[in-house]
Amino acid sequence: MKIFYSDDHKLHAPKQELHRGQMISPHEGAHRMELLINGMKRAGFTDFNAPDTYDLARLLGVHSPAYIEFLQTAYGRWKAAGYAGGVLPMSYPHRPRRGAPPKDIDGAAGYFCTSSDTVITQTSWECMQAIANCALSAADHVSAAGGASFTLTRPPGHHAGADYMAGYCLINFTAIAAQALRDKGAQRVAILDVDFHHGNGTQDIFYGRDDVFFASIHGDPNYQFPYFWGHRDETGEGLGEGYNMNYPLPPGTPYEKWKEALLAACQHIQKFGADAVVVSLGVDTYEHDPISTFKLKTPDYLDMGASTAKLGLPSVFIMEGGYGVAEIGDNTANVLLGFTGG
Ligand code: 5XA
Ligand code: ZN
Repeated sequence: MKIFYSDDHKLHAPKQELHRGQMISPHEGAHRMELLINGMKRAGFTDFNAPDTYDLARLLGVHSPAYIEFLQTAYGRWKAAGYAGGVLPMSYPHRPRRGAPPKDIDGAAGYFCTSSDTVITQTSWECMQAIANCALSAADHVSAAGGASFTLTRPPGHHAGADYMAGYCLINFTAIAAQALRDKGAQRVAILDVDFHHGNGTQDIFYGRDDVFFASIHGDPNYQFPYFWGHRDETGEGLGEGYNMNYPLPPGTPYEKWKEALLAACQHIQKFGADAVVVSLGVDTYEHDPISTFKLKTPDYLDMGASTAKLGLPSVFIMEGGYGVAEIGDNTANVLLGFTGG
């Protein structure tokens, strides 16, 4: 299990989050990485590799040029307009969007965003490049050597679409890894999203494609963010029809029920004939996660990893969510231990 890590995750550190009607100290921040690293080290994972540096063009496989330019310039435009704090939009377009992004940065930010929990800071873009480098290194490692890799990274990415940010996510690292595997020769790539939240951005990016299969197990969007995606009847469109599979589960779901969905998703991945799999690894399914409602326990994550290993595929694990408790490190490490048979 080759692990990629960059200290530059610290460059994205919003100071506030709008959460359930209050401005609070963000759930998603650099403090999460301390918890993750501690848990990984406790489990014996200590070899954290710096990523290679990649060209911006590799991001454009999954994100639009206009969106990348927005991310690069948004903070400067926000400050030039005399606005306070980090970039946080107030107004959102009726979707599908009509016309070009507004000239004012507040309007432009709404154009490229779907939720008000996501902030761009002065150095967010540099952070995004570093974490994208981790995702590309992890994918390229598996393309060249087989086996498995893991990005020990934050923030998450699976809510970011081709041209929008959402749910703490600016760049979709899972989508970047999946596209990188395709670019390096895998004919068919599966994405297995086990984060508590539906991976709407990843779904959107690949919704019309038959070369990347997406399966997500998550909290029922009638009750959980991202609310407007993640239902069972979202199965793909056009060429992509039948290549998108959602498993929404009710609040309070324990591992026994969750695992039924995992086995069903794995069966579909096998039927699809994937050459490689990217796992969107969120551990906010944990029973004590502060923003989620599933009831998974720490030993369950060992079984999750072992079950994923049964796919027998070259695997890239991309870190997504998991908040607030020391166990996020143990739970993440347990998935990797279960996967490697440790
Ligand atoms: O996987 N996504 C997350 O953990 C972020 C959810 C943000 C909800 N405001
Ligand atoms: Zn999540």
